[in-house]
Amino acid sequence: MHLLNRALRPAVALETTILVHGVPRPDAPSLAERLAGAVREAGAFPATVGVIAGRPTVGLTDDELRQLLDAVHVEKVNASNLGVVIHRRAHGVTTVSTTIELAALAGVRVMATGGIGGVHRGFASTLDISADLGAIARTPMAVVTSGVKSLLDLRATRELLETLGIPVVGYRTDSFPAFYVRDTDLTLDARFDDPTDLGAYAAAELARTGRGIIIANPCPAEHAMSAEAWEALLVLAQGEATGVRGRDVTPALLAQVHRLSGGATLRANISLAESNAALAGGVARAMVR
Ligand code: PSU
Ligand code: MN
Repeated sequence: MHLLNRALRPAVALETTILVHGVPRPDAPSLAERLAGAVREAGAFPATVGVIAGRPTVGLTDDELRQLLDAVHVEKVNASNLGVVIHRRAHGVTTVSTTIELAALAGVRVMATGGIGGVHRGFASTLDISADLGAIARTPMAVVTSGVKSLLDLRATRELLETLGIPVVGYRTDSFPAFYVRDTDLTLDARFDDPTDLGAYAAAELARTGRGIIIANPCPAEHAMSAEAWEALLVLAQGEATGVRGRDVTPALLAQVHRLSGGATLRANISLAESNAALAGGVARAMVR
């Protein structure tokens, strides 16, 4: 495995699924640059994760990242199909689950995403629950996220996080956010207002348990949506994305939402992901202190 030799320096892992399956193709290169730039500005090193011709890589070069962004089709890789992609020497873009598995091996302790996966609506019949949750429960990584994607069953997701023993702490918020929606009636285990204090807690908790934690950072206010506006949009999006299953559900719904909102949700998604990358950089710096 090709690893980033920066274990003792503050590093932030970044995923590649958000780039290839989360935003329209023309927006991917600039999003990649904005996320890496936000981490650097916060004084940490961005380590973008992906699989290049079967080689899991933590800290993609610009050229390697371009190969993934330019490829006609790149497999979305979660904990269950990573080994197959390695075996077949294929390219793969990593979700939160595989980004943290690989980055943890390289000694990275913080990752930033937009919104982690969770329990899908209708889970009682589909059992569609993101591999992200199990991965966070078994991987020592502080995952900075704007809560969970509001496509999901938020209440069930929050309960499952509790069941899995994953601490959910908020940064300058009192409730567990829902991606484009800043405030919900879902609770947190704690609120932190100071990144240094948050970093000290995160470092101690990862060392104590060997498992992951979630740091919830709400969508920047200027791009946030009301819960009502979001629900209306989601109903329309679900009507357009019927018959989609498994790994394709999240990308298909995001694409419809971005289209139906005239790009408003895409701008929100980019803004919240950038804000999470910046916070993750600050937390990573505090964790090495
Ligand atoms: N955050 C975003 N957009 C995304 C994702 C996160 O703003 O596309 C990706 C992450 O890679 C996450 C995945 O792990 O969505 C969840 O997919 P699923 O529901 O299939 O587990
Ligand atoms: Mn799924």
